[in-house]
Amino acid sequence: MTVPAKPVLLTGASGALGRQLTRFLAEAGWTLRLTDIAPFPDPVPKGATFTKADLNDGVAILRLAEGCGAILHFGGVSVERPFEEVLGPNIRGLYHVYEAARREGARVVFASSNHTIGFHERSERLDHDCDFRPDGYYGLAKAYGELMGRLYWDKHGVESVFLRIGSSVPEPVNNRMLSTWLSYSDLCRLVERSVLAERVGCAVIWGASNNSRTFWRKDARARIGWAPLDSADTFAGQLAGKVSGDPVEERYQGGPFCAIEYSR
Ligand code: 15L
Repeated sequence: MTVPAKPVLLTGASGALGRQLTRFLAEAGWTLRLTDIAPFPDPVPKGATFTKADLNDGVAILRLAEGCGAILHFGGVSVERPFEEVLGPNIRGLYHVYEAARREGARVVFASSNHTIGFHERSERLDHDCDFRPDGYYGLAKAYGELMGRLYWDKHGVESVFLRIGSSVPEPVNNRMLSTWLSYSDLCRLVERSVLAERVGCAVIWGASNNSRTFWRKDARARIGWAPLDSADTFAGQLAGKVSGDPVEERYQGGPFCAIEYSR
């Protein structure tokens, strides 16, 4: 089966990753319900509909999820911001997504982040069951999302795949991204497998390409049948010396997010 039996809801559709996923999954013939607080900047592809909605609006999210078999939750604030700005979209929004998933019996594929574990040092190699060490309010909200998914699995049997995404950008642009880069095409196939895999339970997967300088090791990728095909290694020559000069940023896996308002 390459096309899910039921429609798939994508939050954050207008963001950089949402647009990539929309294009890839629509081309694969999926029926998509796209939503975002910002207008969708591209032509809406065949098989997709776009509805503008705020993640704070629980009724709107419930309506959008009606009849869906999976929710790809890529919406919310995607960078470090003050607590009050993160709270609504990233914490209350998560609750609305999980309530909708519970009502529909839908699987959640959650765009979590390396910033859940950002304060681990770069010399460490982490497995999926490592301690959370969020590097700001954004990373903390992503860790909360993973824990919320765990709660909804244990209590209600809602399945989740938590994608701890590194740096999903067109190309790595600095030394850190030689470890954290996730190519767009590896991301798209990761999301595709996360939805199509038969049974996932509650799984954590490191969202990084096949980078030899990776910070991350074990995860649940075998359970969903995904392996990255791209690698940041091809950029090593041009990026090896490209460092920030900030000792906090260079020490920790979360890089620049760790250095924001650092006062220890
Ligand atoms: C993220 O989670 C952010 O959404 C993105 O803006 C990047 O900063 C990325 O992590 C990263 O760590 O490179």
